[in-house]
Amino acid sequence: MSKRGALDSFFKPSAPKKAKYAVSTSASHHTAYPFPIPHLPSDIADQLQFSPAEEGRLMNDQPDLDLVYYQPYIPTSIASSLFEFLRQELPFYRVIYQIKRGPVETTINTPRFTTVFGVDETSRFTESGSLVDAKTEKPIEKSRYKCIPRPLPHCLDALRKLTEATTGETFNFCLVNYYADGNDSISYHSDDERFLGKDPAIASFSLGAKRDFLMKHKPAVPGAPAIDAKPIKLPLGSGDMVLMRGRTQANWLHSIPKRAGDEARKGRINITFRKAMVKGGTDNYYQYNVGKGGALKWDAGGKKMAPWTGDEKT
Ligand SMILES: O=C(O)CCC(=O)C(=O)O
Repeated sequence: MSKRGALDSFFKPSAPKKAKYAVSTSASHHTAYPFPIPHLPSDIADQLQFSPAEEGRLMNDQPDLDLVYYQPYIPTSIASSLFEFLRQELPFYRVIYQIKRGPVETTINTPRFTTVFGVDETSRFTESGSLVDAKTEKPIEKSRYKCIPRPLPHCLDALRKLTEATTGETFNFCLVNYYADGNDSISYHSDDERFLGKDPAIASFSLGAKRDFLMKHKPAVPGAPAIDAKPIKLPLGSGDMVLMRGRTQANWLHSIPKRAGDEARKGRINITFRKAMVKGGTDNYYQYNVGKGGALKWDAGGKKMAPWTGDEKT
């Protein structure tokens, strides 16, 4: 390098960070996406076909528990590049909403980044991305949803298809959480909303940092005999998948608690596939996972989610 060149490069702002995967030239487009979402890079797509990397382990030795734990499901060779790809290429949101308990209104700041794709069983997307009624195949009435549902992009649909083939379940929704560090969390809850129907199956994937997945049985109803169930701690690693099914959601709570330490300084992505049966499920999922704020996109240079301004070349 000439002296001039060396000086130039010394004063030049650092080039945007190179992606740790080969970006595909094809992308999924939809009017409700803030930007196109690239298809999986071919090496990730190829290796993904070797999923599940390990047989699932059945966990049904406690009351009402029916889990299958894949350690891992996604081949180790691609878990880290799939994490980098999804963090970089998906739009995320930091949803703020109000809840009213009696006369008291409280503002909830969701303690993680979220995004969602899909539509419930009453509708389906056509090839062009418009919505038709699942039974009549006619365009849906404008009043059906308060939100604008988004189809699963090709990159997540590939994982949905594999998950359906492995589990024998079907899914129409994909929710994604990004936990930037150990301060991001999800508190104890169960995915037992009525719009999921009875005994819903939920496939839950982990990528990136290892985080504890805690489970505990719901308390017995007053007057009923105590339930002899021990709490569970699954140290979910990158590529792992937990299939929760049967009576699990009706009877168990789960959470990802806040954590300190080195591992918790890294980001983690969680992907869940679910099946919403009625239109209320669609509005609920978009309200709490997209909300009303602007989209965020991973800023590789700044190493954080940043408001999407539309300036970056897509
Ligand atoms: O991040 C996880 O592993 C759990 C996510 C979860 O419980 C949810 O999205 O309902």
